[in-house]
Amino acid sequence: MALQSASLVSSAFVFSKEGKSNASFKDSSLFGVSLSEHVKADFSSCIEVQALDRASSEGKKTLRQGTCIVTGASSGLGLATAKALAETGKWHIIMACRNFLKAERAAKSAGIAKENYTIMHLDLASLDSVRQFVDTFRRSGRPLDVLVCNAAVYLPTAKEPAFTAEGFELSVGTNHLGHFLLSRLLLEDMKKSDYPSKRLIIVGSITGNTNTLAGNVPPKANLGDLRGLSGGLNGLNRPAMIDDGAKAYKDSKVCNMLTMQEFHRRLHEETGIAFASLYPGCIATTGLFREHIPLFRLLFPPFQKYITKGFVSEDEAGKRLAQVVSDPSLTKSGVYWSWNKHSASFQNQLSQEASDAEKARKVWEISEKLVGLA
Ligand code: NDP
Ligand code: PMR
Repeated sequence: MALQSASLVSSAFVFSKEGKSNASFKDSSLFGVSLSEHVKADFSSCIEVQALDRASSEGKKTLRQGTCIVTGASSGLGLATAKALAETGKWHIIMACRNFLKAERAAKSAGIAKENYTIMHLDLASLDSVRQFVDTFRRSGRPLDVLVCNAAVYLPTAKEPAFTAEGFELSVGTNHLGHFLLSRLLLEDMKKSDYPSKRLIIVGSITGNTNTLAGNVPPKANLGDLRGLSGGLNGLNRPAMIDDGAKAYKDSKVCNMLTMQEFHRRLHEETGIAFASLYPGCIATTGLFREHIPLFRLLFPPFQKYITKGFVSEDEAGKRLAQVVSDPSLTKSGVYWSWNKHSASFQNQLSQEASDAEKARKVWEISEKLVGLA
């Protein structure tokens, strides 16, 4: 069991190894646990690069428009964040999306002004695509001031693991490894930016933190001794997932939160970039749950609204992430932000695993090898 729950990717879709009654995860238990467990616990509009705008009437320096890349900005949190930032007029958003048409439609229907966004193609499930995106961005000539690693997939009902172009299990491959390569490459661009408050944000989640009730809903996140990750997540010598897609997602979020902290330890002092993660609240209406059973999608929003009271609208969540991008009071590096009932931000505590510095170092080193940086 230690091995099973310890390895990131030990046994594909094998249930109940801990003797728990979650064998019915996909069949009958609506929220993924039995009741007893519940109780237990491009260039499309390549416009001029904005230089420092010294044109204010009093002769004061004002900030130039910042450039912020948001991955997965075609729906949910990413789209709402792009909208919130664009509305301020202070940001040009690079919407880094795998589906250009969907992103264009989403931007239009959200009412984002044309001059405030550019869509560039990025498929995080392909490392070649990540590298191509970085090239495309560089050719745009824009500076890079803030990077938001937001895109994610969640595959709770998958019966077999799916894989990225390089053969990594899809959830960890997309949510963690794709973003890991992207942020490592783009760090060079951020270093060159003259923007006074540069930030690199990796979206985390409560469900990856076992110090919370939500994080104790099985299957729990657990990277174990990292042999799953170091085995390459390829499903050849070792099965590619543990338990099911839900665990793979939560594990990917732990990798996201550990990566943010390792960035902070290695690079904050040298670069001045603020590295941050966050839990924006439970945005129960987004596309993240598109693979879940219809009944879950119907009942999850009211469950979060009226029972856990953890629900937050896409608009509100977008404003929260936009704060982490640009609010002058959220400049601290190495922080995992959350919001209280009154929607006030606070520095939240990560679980023991999600704040394990040694594990963060190892995840960094293993990930470097997997994405071809080491
Ligand atoms: P959505 O499904 O609405 O948005 C996810 C985005 O990621 C979509 O734009 C999707 O693109 C994109 N995406 C998926 N795979 C890839 C890929 N291979 N390459 C590029 N883009 C990709 O979900 P959310 O808005 O809810 O999720 C956003 C973030 O918020 C995630 O990091 C999630 O973990 C986090 N989060 C969400 C919570 C919630 O309650 N919803 C709670 C806590 C954290 P496409 O539109 O083409 O599918
Ligand atoms: Mg959860 C305070 C309680 C709380 C909060 C804030 C969340 C957030 N959840 C809570 C409680 C519970 N959830 C309880 C008691 C149960 C058992 C009935 C429960 C179940 C549950 C399921 C089956 N919850 C879920 C699922 C999912 O499939 C979602 C998930 O784990 O995605 C990985 C999910 C979530 N609950 C949350 C949040 C934010 C999610 C979704 C996404 C995420 O973490 O990114």
